[in-house]
Amino acid sequence: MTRGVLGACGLAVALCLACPPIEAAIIVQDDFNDGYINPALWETWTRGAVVVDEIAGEAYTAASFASDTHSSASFHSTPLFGGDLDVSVEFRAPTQLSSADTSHFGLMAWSEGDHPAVHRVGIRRQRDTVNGNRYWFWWYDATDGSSAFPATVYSDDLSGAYRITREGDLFRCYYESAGSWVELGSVSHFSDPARFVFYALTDYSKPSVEVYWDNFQATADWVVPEPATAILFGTAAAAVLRRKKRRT
Ligand SMILES: [Ca+2]
Repeated sequence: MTRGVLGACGLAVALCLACPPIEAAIIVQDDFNDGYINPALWETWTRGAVVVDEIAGEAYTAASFASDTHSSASFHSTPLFGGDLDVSVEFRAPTQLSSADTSHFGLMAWSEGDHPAVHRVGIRRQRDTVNGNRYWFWWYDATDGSSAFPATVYSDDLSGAYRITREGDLFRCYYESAGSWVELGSVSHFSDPARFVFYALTDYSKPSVEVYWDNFQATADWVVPEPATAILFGTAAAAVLRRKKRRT
């Protein structure tokens, strides 16, 4: 990142903190085509035996059993996304999750703060011994420590996409099926600024899980720090960050 870009980010932060949410929405995209994990958009969080990388035009996460704990490999968005949100990412798993498996990979919205004391809403692929691979919709309430996994649907797809939207405090989670978004569940939860996280995780002695990710896109009312338009995440030909009229 250049000094000029850093300066622009700082100015953008100052402007965002001084003003109410702007009327235009902001789109941030990463096609992961530049061969490195751009720190302006991502932090990588790792625990245990994991790999996090950007390989041949895709983000890559892999987690293997290690010791007596879980292993997790994740991309956490560096910026906070505020207001109404619409975030999606594509995934590709080279192999199915194994049986007897609580390994999973997913996308979640994560309220500002450190794990585990943060609200979370997510959608993920997981396998159970009875029903096989499923999409799971879930959330965690950091206020009272409660969690819920109210909606699942069977799927053996090796590739697909996740999407999380928020209007006010109402989250909706979607998976892609035959080129269309299918809503899996919704919940009224937090309206705080959110980071977005996509990850692969394996618990204790469960099998390994590896996932390739592509074409992350986030639309938000505002983003802090707001990346300068000169920053390209990946090498998409189109402008990777632009403003547009609100759709509502
Ligand atoms: Ca790509």
